[in-house]
Amino acid sequence: MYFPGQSESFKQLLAELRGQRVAVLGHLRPDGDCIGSQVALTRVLLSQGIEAVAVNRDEAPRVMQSFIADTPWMRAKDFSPQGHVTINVDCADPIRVGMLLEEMFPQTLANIDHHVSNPNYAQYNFVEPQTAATAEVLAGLFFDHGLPVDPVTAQALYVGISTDTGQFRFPTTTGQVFELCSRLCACGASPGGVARELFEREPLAKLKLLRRFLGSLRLVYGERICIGTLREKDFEETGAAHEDAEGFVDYARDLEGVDIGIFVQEFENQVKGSLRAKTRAYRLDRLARQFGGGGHAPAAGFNQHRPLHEVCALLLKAAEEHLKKMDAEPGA
Ligand SMILES: [Mn+2]
Repeated sequence: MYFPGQSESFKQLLAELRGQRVAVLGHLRPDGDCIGSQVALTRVLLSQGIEAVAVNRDEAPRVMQSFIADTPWMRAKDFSPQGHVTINVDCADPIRVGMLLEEMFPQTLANIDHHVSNPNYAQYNFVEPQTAATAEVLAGLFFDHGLPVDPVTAQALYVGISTDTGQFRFPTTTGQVFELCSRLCACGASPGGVARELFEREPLAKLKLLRRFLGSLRLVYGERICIGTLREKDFEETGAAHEDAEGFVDYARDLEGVDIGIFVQEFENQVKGSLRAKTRAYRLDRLARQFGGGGHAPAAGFNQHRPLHEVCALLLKAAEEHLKKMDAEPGA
């Protein structure tokens, strides 16, 4: 068994869901793990005769849409919640589903996630902070319980795991990750097909935006922190969408000698910060929390209502302090 500690509770949840209508909710600006998990859980519930639909505030990014296939999928603005119970996937906090869905569903029946900051806010909680992805938790639970994983489900779970591990590069990539992916391939997941959809359909506007982002990179604090920024006008002038900047922060983090990579961008009248480290030791979830955000130890983020230059100044100061503290706390 992959998750023996969750087994009883998962069985109880499935029993409780019989005869119910289930909305499987994901977080704002859904990523591969969120979408993959929603697709997979919705399909598996349907296979058990449980009425289920995936619901999001935001649209799925262009490169993710094919993975949804024929899964029931709705935008929150078109959804009427009456008679539904909810399961949140990949949401560290119930507010991650967005205000509209949070108001529709003040109670969360189940919470399936892998964020270390998740406070177990639902009636049933399946939170595994040691796993690489929510999709890994779901894949394990499905195999543990002999639930049917059809090719679309397998592909969706593979998308979730491969994107949240940075294509199997992050320290969260364990033997269990490969074992589960191997089983997903046996159920019809295609790594080559996923890679083609995700990485070989790049719009030119994205490369133009990347050129600007790379031009903005600055190294500070003994070249241990690298920060890059994009303003709303960078998106407008290149014709790129915000989803095209997904993953740019890795260019900052991936530099030799850099411990913390930072990407700060103007987004929907706010300023969005993304923080990445090469190991869990830097506890970026704590740094993000100082700015009202959260996330994982090696990957965290936040939103702020201040101008971009102010956020950058405050953040660099806090990041330096944070690094000093982490250096002084061996093994923290
Ligand atoms: Mn995730």
